[in-house]
Amino acid sequence: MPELTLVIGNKNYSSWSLRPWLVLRHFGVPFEEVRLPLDTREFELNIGRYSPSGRVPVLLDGGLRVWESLAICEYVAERYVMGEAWPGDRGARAVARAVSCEMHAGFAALRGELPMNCRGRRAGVAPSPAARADIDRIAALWRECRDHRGAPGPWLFGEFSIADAMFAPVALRFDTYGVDLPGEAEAYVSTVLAHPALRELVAEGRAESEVLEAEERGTPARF
Ligand SMILES: N[C@@H](CCC(=O)N[C@@H](CS)C(=O)NCC(=O)O)C(=O)O
Repeated sequence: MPELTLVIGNKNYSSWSLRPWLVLRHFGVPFEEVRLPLDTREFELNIGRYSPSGRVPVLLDGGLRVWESLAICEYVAERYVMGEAWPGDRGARAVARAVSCEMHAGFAALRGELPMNCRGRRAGVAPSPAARADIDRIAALWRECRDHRGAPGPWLFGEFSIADAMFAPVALRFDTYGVDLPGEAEAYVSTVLAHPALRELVAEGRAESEVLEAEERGTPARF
């Protein structure tokens, strides 16, 4: 029996749930999953049993409840991954934490206009100037992370770290809405999309039946 339980929302839509889910899966930490679909009576009735904030994700470890996606990732790194979930170099680690906090706290225009939706590509969703500024900042920040790379590898800091999990839903959004990116950012998006655990989550998200109209933008597309 895994000692950890991660309470998440829909795999198709809940970008905050995806982040700690991917960290647990990438580092092979066993956990049980409880899925509470967003915007449902089931969520409303049950979330209070698990989450002090009334939101997902939340991690249950015995009597301890950890909410907030980044705090969950930090807890998993410290308790179960023996420091491997952040870059080994102190400077790179500081930058990885800075970009993870920037993601956690920011990019509201991008998050509001281009919601995570794994179900397929969508056309006709043009980013506003504010969302375009978020996209450009993210591309610049990804480039800066790569300058701090201590190890070879395609991830932001060479090897996969929590910073990659924090940006994984952004990579999914860029793919869904066909966002124009510089070549190196496009290559990084492909790296993220090829992650085996992420592919599994996307497949499971696509198989979910719930449709949240507020999260559906544009029209089905091929590009
Ligand atoms: N800052 C939180 C955000 C959590 C969040 O907004 N979760 C959404 C789902 S992605 C949620 O629980 N929404 C349900 C609600 O607010 O009622 C985190 O990083 O975990």
